[in-house]
Amino acid sequence: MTPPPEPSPRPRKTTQLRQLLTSPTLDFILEAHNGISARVVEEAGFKGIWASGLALSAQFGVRDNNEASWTQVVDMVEFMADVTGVPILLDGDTGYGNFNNMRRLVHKLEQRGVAGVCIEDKLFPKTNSFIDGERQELADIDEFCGKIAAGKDSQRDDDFCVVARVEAYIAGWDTTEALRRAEAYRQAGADAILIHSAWSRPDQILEFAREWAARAPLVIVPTKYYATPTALFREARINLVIWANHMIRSAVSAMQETARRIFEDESLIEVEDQVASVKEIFRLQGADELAEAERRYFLGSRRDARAIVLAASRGDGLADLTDDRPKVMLPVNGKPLLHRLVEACKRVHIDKVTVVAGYRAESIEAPGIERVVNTDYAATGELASLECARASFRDDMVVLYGDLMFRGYVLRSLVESEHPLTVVVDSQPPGHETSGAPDYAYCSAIDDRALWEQDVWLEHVSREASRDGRAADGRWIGMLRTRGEGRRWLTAALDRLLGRDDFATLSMRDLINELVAAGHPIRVIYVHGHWMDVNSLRDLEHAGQFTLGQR
Ligand code: SPV
Ligand code: MG
Repeated sequence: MTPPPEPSPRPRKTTQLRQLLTSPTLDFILEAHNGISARVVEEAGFKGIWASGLALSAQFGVRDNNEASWTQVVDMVEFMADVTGVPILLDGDTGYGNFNNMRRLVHKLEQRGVAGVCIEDKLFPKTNSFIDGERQELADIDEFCGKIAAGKDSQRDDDFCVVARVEAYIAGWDTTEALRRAEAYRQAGADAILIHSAWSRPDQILEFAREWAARAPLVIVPTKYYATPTALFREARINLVIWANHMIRSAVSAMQETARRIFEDESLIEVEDQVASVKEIFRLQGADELAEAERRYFLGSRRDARAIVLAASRGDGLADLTDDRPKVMLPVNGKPLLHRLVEACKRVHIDKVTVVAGYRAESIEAPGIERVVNTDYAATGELASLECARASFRDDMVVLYGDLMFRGYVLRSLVESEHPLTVVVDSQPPGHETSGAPDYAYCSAIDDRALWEQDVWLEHVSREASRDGRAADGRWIGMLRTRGEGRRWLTAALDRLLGRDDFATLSMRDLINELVAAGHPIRVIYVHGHWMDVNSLRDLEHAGQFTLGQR
């Protein structure tokens, strides 16, 4: 069987716009005024975008009187062009000056991926056509024709489009004047004519279209004669309809309602379900693409990263709940602790997770994990479990306890550490709720929360809250990271401890202290709360609350 043909690549945006203007079918483009609204317009199915001068001014909070500079406009339109694949027709007002400004405008628009520009035959600085239109002065025809010709002569892409907008009706002139201008602009090189009208009925437009007789593509903006059935535009052989300002207007209505509600309620409860989710914003921003690119380019060195999760113990403080499973498989808000941990690892691009099981090893499961078993879990300690995972050791490795819960940044800052060995220490004094036996950490300096990325090193870990008359600086939370030579130091320390008669009883504390004793620096990252471990029924209750603040 022959494979289906590859979909042909999309034509250039300029070519797409030219097709919209010249095809005999009626097409539609919708206003957008920034990157996210442009994406929304494209996703809705529109084949083009109108970068409206009114809407761009409004989103800056200024008037449609050339108060925003043309470079500010072009900067915003560039954001719009960057995030969309359909052509943008910029409402270029009067071209922001004379023929020379027009040349530079066209040049810059081409550079920034804008497919065409529409200029109107008024005077700079312009005023929106719907504000005292009849009092607005029109441009001199010859001068305007020169501007069109200058724009066309300076374009480098043959398909870039210059649309000439006739404001004769707006300024109170009749069809004869509108036609006279349109014909002059056509002859000057305009690719299409936009005929504008402020009437609530389409009479002017339809009369113009009849007399124009398709001499060049025709574009309309039915903002005022919006009640006209679209079929009439088809019959009149209009090529392109611009829905000119409906994204900014709908955004304003929605924002006004949301602001009013939040202000009145002093709460988000009534609006939360009415507004786009944060997830939806992330989607529109293309967050997934960045995550994928990170995997490809940025985290190349972490491709082989590994988490070793120590999960052999039953969790004696959890009574009957652990009859048939170890504590790491206990659900917190419906999801087992271990699953939460594996997800946290994935979020920092650690996709390979080795879990050392022991008690009820068969009940330990989580998507994508590798399970190794410490069959002698009842009679041995943490280092014996760690030893079971030795085949999984990697240079880039995090060792962590299976019953940990933490905010996302805790693990993220650990994996971002550049040091061969790093641990996380909580400098917050243990609260009453703390159960289990903390691993107190003694460090080279106390946590100075006023400092960013403080240079602190671990000196000792102990079950004792004070040592030689000195209080501990915090608690080691049960996370250790190795990088490069740090992994070799760790393996060598483990080897040395393996030679001891009491190896079966040794804990991670002993390994850390052995590393320190061997002169290996262990970097400390201080946190202030934002984690917990689960040792008791009360912890399990708190864990439910904790998940609400997770990520
Ligand atoms: C715009 O959208 O800025 C326009 C169309 O120029 S109108 O507001 O109808 O003049
Ligand atoms: Mg405008």
